[in-house]
Amino acid sequence: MARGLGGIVAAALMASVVSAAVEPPSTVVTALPLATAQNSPLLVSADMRGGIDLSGPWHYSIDPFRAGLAGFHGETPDLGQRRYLDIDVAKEMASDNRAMYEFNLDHAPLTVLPSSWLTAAPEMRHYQGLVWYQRHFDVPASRHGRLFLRFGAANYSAYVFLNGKPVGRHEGGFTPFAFEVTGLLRDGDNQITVGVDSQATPATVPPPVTDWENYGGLTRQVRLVETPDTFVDDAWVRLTRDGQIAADVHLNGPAAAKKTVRLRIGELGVDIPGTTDAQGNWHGAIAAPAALVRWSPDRPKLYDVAVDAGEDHWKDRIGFRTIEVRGTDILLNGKPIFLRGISLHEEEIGAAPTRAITPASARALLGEIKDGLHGNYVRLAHYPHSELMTRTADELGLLVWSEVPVYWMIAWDNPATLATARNMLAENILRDRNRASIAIWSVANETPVTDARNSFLRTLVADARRLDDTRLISAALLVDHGKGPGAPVMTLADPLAEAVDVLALNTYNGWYTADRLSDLPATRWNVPTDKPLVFSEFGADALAGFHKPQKFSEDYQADYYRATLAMADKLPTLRGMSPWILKDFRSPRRQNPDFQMGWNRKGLISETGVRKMAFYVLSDYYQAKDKAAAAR
Ligand code: GCB
Repeated sequence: MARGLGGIVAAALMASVVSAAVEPPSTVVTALPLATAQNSPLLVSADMRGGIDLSGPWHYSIDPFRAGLAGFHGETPDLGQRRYLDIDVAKEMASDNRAMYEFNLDHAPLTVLPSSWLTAAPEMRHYQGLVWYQRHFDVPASRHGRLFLRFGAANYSAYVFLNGKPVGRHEGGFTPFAFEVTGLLRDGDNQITVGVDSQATPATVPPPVTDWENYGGLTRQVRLVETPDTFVDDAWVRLTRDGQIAADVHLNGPAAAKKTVRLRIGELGVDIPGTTDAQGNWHGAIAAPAALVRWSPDRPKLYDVAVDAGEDHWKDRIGFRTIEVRGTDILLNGKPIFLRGISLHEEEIGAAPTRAITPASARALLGEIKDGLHGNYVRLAHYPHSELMTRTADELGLLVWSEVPVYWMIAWDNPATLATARNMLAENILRDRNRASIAIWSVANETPVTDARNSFLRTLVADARRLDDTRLISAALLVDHGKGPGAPVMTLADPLAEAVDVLALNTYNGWYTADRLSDLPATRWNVPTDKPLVFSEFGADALAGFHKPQKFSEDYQADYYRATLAMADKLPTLRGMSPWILKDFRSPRRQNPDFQMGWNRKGLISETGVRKMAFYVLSDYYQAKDKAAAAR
């Protein structure tokens, strides 16, 4: 079905999505329609709608050979293996001694969702594969309208059943999806069963080799969301670069066509009526009122915005600002800004993170950037983070770089992989187009230049531009390291540079290279000088509390930051940075037993939040930059 501006475009983009990259052959799987940005409800701003939160205890059970999805010849599994059956297994077996089930999810151990199963029990710590989750919940008989199961994220593939019936499946570990279940719900008790498979393959996005923990599970909220029969499925309200408040609305439901809609921003006196077209779409715009306070990190003003459409009253809290590039400058609300940032994985502070972000953990992480580092920007690496993170960034006043996990080595030639990446990008952009904090959509990180890769990434860049013409597009690129006499010579030889608005480079000279720190400030940079440049990464590992004149010490990390910042100061087109990284994060590839123990130690704070020396080096640098900008 066609949608609002984004939806229509998404539909065109996604028309080619036919199959998931990971797909067991059995009919159990093929009975489940694949949810994409094109064919399933978007429920934009679903977190602002009422419904039933399914957070809390769920039973879980591993299924390493995927017996619940396919038999040993790939066929539909026997009854005794179908995990999603709507039966009382114990009762069936007690009442008929021929009955044979090799599972009983109602008697399986409990875990509290949202969370990753990696922290559910010690023996789950390194499990990658399929896990079945199940719980019961009550639905009142008095319900009316439509009901949707809405998943904040399921990492990586999800297979959803309700009361024993197939509902749908989804691929991609970091973006939301929803299924309508109005006709499947019963009055009173209902049973939801979800198979979540964390297994990455060469065809998935990301592929198996990364530098972060693969937290399998239902890591974000699952909710039963209620709407009227006809409801606002997509609404995108923003300030355009030419000073208009513009809205695109798409209604879903039997009365979507020719329906009266109304955009209201009470505090600004905005009240625009309109009528949807035959497809349920409406576009409206007015000149921004003079009283509009533009959102910025210094003043993160948000407005209550409403779209009324018959019985449905869609609402959100939205900030209005423009972000654009002029020559080598990045302009926020028409004024040049330097992005004082840091990178961040979606992992809460603490000794045993499970990637279940709460409002408190989002505030703890982003507050450290805003208040501790004097930052105005965060790179949410390397995949779409929880909507709680982008909402918190809106509230605290942090600009955001948002990216999809097109990371290192992707199956550039595989059409299913491209379809998956395009869907993820669309789901991410459509979820967060109303967030004032989002400044940059990034399509990739450190990918090798080949024709196949260039064409894959150009497709993503074009998609992002079509879905959102109000943000900047970028990708974190690699630079060639050449040896000069003394100082290194860094050359950007990547044709993707032409396609992006902001050049973003990752550089680790003095950490992964044998360059002397004292040589870094004199580094020569051969990069295009017609666009703004940001350092999307630089960093060095340090074990908190370790002080010696060697790598992995706090002292070396602090010296590395001093030298790299001195180098940054010499780059005339540098307009921002997001060093790697705020917090030490779990990474299975980091096994140095003296310093890493499974953690990438490039954090400026340890995993439990202890600040390292380099934290203060960057904090002082950003504070001075902020003061200098304010004085201008
Ligand atoms: C990079 C990657 C990032 C790694 C980091 C590192 O360039 O983009 O994912 O974690 O380097 O620590 O080496």
